Amino acid sequence: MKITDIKVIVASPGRNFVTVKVVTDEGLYGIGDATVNGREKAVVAYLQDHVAPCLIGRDPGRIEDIWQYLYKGAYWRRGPITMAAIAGIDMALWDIKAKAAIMPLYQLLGGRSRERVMVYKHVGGLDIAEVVDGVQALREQGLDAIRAQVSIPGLPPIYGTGPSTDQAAGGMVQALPTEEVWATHKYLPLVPKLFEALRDNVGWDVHLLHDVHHRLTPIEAARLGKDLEPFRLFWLEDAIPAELQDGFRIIRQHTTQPLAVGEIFNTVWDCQQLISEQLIDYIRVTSVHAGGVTGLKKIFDFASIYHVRSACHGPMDVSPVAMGCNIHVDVAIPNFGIQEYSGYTEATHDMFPCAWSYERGYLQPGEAPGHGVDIDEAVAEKYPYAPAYLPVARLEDGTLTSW
Ligand code: CS2
Ligand code: MG
Repeated sequence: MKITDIKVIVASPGRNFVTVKVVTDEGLYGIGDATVNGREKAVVAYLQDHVAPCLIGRDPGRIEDIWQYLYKGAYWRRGPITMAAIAGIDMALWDIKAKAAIMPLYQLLGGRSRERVMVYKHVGGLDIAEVVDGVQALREQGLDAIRAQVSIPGLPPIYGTGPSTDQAAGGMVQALPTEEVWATHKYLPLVPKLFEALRDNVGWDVHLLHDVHHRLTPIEAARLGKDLEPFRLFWLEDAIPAELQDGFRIIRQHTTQPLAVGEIFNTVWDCQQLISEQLIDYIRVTSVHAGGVTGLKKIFDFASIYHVRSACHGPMDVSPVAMGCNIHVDVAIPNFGIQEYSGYTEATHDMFPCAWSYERGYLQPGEAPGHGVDIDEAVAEKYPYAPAYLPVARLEDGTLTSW
């Protein structure tokens, strides 16, 4: 079998997705996700100008060799753009191999290790009462794990907490970045109150999670971890910026609060220290940003040695294609933890017919050959690329800060 064409499709059924279609001379094709939220066009150019010409005529079955060719061969290794481009190709190649084998992808990854994949969904609100209502509503819909975020009184709603300015996108996504305001001293005392109210109202038979979005310093995160201990959170996510990994040691010295990080990591090298020193409990890499099925599997296998569990990043900007790959990996690996799942717009589902399915808090990969996700190119044409960015954040005095 030979690769004859590589198409890169950009469409915005509610938010932008970059999708790769690898076509072969035997009629089989595979689909991959290469979306980097807010930097989509950079991956498109990387794929069209620098990757596709090198792969035409190659055997699509040599997945590991092509992964190494694109990773080592670029010389400029790692980074979100390179690894998303590799991911797009890698997912498509696994799709082709599993279709050729007439097997669902998880069978090629060693078969099932579990019967279903537990997900968590998000609840945000302008005040604690609104979040409590939202969590109760999701409990009624069958969710066993829920992430809870609340706006800070006296500050405008920020990313992940308030009502979305773009419902279709599920986030505050604008043509140019909006600017938000952050104040740690107002946030820190509020979060324990949120989780106290949640435990009082929804009880202890539910996993509660919280995302800090990299906004704290290590000692601030340590304080928050200690304050949250009575409420037994499933995890505290992205407590500090992920670059300075020694910071996690400071948090660990002060709290038994489980820690999760990794949505912006691209390779095993980004999380090697955190995993091997057991400074985290959940590694949140995802197929599209960590080099596809091949990259994800390498990281999770490494993590399993250190009792670190998986938790694939799965917001709306991780397309249904990457979600499908995540679910196949989730169901196969021994160290699965949880899968983030925000759900998608109807238009997104129309554009990506898929075999995976969601029901009452759990996902299934489906039994279709391949990863089971396709792209309807006619539908994609109806939703052209629309420039969109994540917000930036400033302190109350105007200093730019992490969000
Ligand atoms: C978030 C994401 O899902 C999460 O945990 O942190 O919303 C993240 O901010 C976006 O995926 C960035 O593109
Ligand atoms: Mg997050």
